[in-house]
Amino acid sequence: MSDSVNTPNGDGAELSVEDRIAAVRDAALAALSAAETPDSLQEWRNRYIGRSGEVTLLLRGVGSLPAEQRAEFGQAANRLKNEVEAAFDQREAEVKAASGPVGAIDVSLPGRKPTEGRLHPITQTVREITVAFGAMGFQTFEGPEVELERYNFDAMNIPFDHPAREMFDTFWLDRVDEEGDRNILLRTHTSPMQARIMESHEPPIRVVVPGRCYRYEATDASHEWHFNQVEVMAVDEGITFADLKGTLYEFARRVFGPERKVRFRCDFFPFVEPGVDLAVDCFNCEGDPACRICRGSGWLEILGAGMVHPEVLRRAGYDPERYTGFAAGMGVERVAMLKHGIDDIRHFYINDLRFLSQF
Ligand code: FA5
Repeated sequence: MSDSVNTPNGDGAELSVEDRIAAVRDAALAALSAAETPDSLQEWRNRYIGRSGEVTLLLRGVGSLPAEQRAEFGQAANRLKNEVEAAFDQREAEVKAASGPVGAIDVSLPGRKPTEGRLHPITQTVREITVAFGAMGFQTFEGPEVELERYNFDAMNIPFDHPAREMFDTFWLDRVDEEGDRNILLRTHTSPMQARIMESHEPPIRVVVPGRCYRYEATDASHEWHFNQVEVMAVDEGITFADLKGTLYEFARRVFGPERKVRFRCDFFPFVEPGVDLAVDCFNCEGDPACRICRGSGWLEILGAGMVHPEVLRRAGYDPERYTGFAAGMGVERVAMLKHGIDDIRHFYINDLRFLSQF
């Protein structure tokens, strides 16, 4: 590179350093203000400040100048580079602004439907169950998930050494009372609410109590370590086992429809006498021994029930000679599985939106 070039109009006269730089500067700025599209800006960038652009070459030529000219030329070329780069940034912003904001709204396009939230299928099922009982005159109550041992077990006629405590493998809270005993737990069933409600209310009582329960147990297609129950209880003078059967049949008819078969069988729970369980025919098989839902029995148990044990009435301060009652505790996930034909309880809690958004 030499320190003299032809003038832009080609008259052969030699240009000073200032004039050469001024000539490139004028040409670059004129071309820049003529650039009106992103493509023409890109062309400008290549021509002046790209790897072989005119300004870049001027700068690169500094090294080959005679030593006494390098400082002056180098500084001037650097100023030029900074000036045209700043001018480019400004022009680029102007061109962008003139072509409208990125993602501008096209009002002629059809609108986008906002995603709607919805209730979890188990919440929907809880509501369906409470509505079915509500229509039969039952009020809805809620109670604590973190419960005292006294309500979860003792008030339900399950003393410390009763084998039934083992059926309710339990999550205990890390807290001990004055005697050094752990006495607070995650409730294993909603039945403690029977005692809490009887303690604070006079008969007649007709209540349903939905809520979460927790058990320390291995999960499988029909068992979760946490699940929901709805407790049902009616206490009054003259309540009989016929009331229990009639109410639960009517519930099953309302929630599952008249075509579904329902079965009562004797069962044992320390807080009822007599006790039963209620099962609905398995939606998944016809007694196939390999069925993973009902294990070939053809039935899926959804609730335990019975006449409230006289001891439970007495502990709550009721006279068992005067009052009788029935109670039931149903598994909400099991009800939802039967209603919707879901073959694994764990689907409800792995939070896969492809599953959940079907409900
Ligand atoms: C009880 O929990 C009793 N409290 C029910 C009861 C209430 C009996 C009132 C008599 C009077 P059980 O452990 O069988 O009983 O549970 C009741 C229902 O909860 C079961 O029929 C089942 O539907 C559901 N259930 C129990 N364990 C699980 C579990 N691990 N996962 C999902 N559902 C469960």
